[in-house]
Amino acid sequence: MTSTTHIISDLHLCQSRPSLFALFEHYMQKIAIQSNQLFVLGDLFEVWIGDDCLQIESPNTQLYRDVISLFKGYSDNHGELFFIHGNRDFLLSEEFEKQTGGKLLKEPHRLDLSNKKIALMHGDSLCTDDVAYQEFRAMVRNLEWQKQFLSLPMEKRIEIASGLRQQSKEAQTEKTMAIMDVNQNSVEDFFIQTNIDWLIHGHTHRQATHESTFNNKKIKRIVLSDWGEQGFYLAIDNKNPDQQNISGHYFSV
Ligand code: LP5
Ligand code: MN
Repeated sequence: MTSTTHIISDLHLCQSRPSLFALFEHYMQKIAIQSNQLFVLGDLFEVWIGDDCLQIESPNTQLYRDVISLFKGYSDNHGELFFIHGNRDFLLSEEFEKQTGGKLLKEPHRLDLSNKKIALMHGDSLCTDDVAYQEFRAMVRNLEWQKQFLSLPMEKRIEIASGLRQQSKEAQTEKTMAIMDVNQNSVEDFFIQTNIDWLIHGHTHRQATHESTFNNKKIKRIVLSDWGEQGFYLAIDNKNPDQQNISGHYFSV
């Protein structure tokens, strides 16, 4: 039986920020090994333009290989490994699964632990006030659109991805912080539809535990932190299911 579950998200690993990889390496070698189930809730990478990028030499390839090898060590020797797509790495696919030994899950993913019904997701789908983003999301999550994008040469994909990043940055200067957070009605609708106790997500980078009572039931929405100066993971200890052993941990190297 699974006794300790770890959940991380929003590492935004990229070759230009080696300190993030140093945190990740430390986490995988010294911390994650204390768990036997690991969920990565999206935006593991700053950008992912298709699994076939693993076959070519690019500035990011060595980083990808190193990340994959650390995950493979975990899935071979320590526990189950799961991924959920983020808005930066929704093109992660079968080759990544194969090489890491992990499994890509559809969101929301339902997990029952510690006597709690839990849902896991990246979190961007709840940001429904951000209409421009939701339109963009619907477009790039369309499988036909993705197929066309993946058929383009790698250089063209890199160019499009960096153009999208630029447009996204510019668009965000026009948006309020409230628009870029989850919409409260969407969160409540989600709790009603799924009847879960805890919702765990990332994306907004606004680490917090929001507790409330809803339909006479205590519920929690736990928001993970992104990684920067420090790394962050959520640990759920299932050894004593009668207690709510859930805790967030920051660490540095
Ligand atoms: O990423 P972050 O957290 O800074 O901002 C997000 C939203 N932005 C995005 C876009 C990504 O940053 C860039 C895309 C990554 C590359 C993916 C792989 C390659 C593409 C493959 C396609 C199949 O997700 C941002 C939110 C913010 O979160 C908070 O929630 O606000 O959303 C935006 O800023 C989107 C803009 O509002 C709309 C952008 C319009 C761009 C339209 C281009 C259409 C033409 C595309 C032609 C190729
Ligand atoms: Mn995100």
